[in-house]
Amino acid sequence: MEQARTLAAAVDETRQWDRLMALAKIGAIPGDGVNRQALTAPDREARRLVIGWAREAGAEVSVDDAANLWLRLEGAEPGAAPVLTGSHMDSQPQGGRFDGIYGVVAGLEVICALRDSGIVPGRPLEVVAWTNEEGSRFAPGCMGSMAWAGTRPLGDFADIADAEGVRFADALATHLAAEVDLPHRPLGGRPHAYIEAHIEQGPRLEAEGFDIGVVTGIQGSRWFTATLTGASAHAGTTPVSRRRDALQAAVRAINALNLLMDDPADRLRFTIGSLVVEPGSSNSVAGRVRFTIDLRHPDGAILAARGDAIAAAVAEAAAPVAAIVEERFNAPPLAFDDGVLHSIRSAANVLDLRWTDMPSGAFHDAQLVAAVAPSAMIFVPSHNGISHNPAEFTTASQLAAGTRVLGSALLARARLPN
Ligand code: HGY
Ligand code: MN
Ligand code: MN
Repeated sequence: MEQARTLAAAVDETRQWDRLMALAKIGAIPGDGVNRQALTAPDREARRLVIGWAREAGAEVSVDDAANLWLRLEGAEPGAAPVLTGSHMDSQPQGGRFDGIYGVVAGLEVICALRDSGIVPGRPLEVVAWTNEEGSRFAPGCMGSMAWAGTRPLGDFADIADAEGVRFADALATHLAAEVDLPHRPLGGRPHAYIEAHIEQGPRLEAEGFDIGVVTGIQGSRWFTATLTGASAHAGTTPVSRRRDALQAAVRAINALNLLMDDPADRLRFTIGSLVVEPGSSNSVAGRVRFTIDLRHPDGAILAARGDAIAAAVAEAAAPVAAIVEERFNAPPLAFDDGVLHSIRSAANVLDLRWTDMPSGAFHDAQLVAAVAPSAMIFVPSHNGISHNPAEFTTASQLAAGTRVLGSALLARARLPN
C-alpha cells in the first residue's frame, strides 16, 4: 500500500497534461480538436514524440508487423510475463484531445513515476499504442489489437481502402518504412494482465460526482456496410417509373432499419454514420449509395437477432435496387476479469477516490486483449459526456487521478508470486 502511495505521489499532473497538449498540436483542428487518423503523417509525428519521451524515461521502444508501438520498462524479473497497459493514438476525423491518447500517455506517465520514485515492478511493464482503433479511415476499428490477439489475421485487412482509395496494406507498409529505425518485435504475446485507462466518453461520472469508473465490461458492437446499386440517369428526362434510384432505395432501407432497431428502453445503439452517394450530382439520379451501420447492445442475444436481420430488411426495402450488406466487425459483449477489477477498486480506495462500477458503451482494444489476458479498464470523467468531437474535455487533475489508479493497479498486478 505504501508503494502505491509513493508511486501515486510521483505521478506528475503537469508533465502529463503538457504532453497531452503537445500531442494535441499535431493534427490540430479548430475548436481544440484533432484529426490524427491511423497511419497518417500526423499519426507518425505524434508517435515520434511519444518515442522520444519513452526513451528519455529509460523504456525500450519497438514496433510489430501491425505497427502497434511498444514501450517496455524492465522489471525485477525480466523473464516474467509483463503487465500491459496502453490504448490508441489514432483519432476520429473530428476527434478530441483525449480519446485513446490519454491511455498511452498515462502508461508513459506510470513509467516515469516508477523511475522517479525508484520503484522497480516485479514484472516488466509494457505500454502499447494499438494501430487503428477508431476504424474511421480504414474500417473496421481495432485492427492492431485484433491482429495482435489473433482474432483476425493481419492479411484480412490488406485490401480495405480509405476514402482516397489507399489500401490498408500500402498505408501500413509506408508507415513501417518510416519507422524502420525502430527495433521490430513479433506480433502477439501473453501479458500477465492488461489495464487500459480511457476517458468515459459519456456523462455519468461527471453527473454523479465520481472520480473513477471501474469498467466491468463492454457492450457488443457490430459494423456493417450496405451497398445499393441502381442506375444513374438524367434528372430531367427519366420518368420516376423507369428509375432505379439508389438514394431513394437507401431512404427506404434506412426507414426499415429504424423500425427494426426500435427500442423503447433506449439501450440499443443504432447509427448510420456515413452515407456516400454516387455520382453525387444534383441533376443525376443516384446510381450507387454506400452507407455504414454501427449497432451496439449489452445483450448478446439481442445484438445477434437484430444484426442478423439487417441484410434481409435492407434488401427487401431497397428492391428493385440491388443491395449487398457486408459485416465488417463483430465484437460480442464482454465481462472483464474480477481479479483485475479488484486491483482497480483497491487502488482507488487507497487513493481515497470516489469510484463506481460501470459498463462501457464504446468499444476498446481491451475487448480484444481480454481474449488473451485478464483485462479491465479505468474511466475518467468526460465533461458533459462529449467525445468524438473537438469539445471533448477532461481536467488535468481528473486525468492524473486516473493515472494514479492505473499505476497502483498495474503495480499490484506486477507483483511476483513469493
Ligand atoms: O467506436 C467506439 O466505440 C470507439 O470509441 N472507437
Ligand atoms: Mn478510444
Ligand atoms: Mn474513439
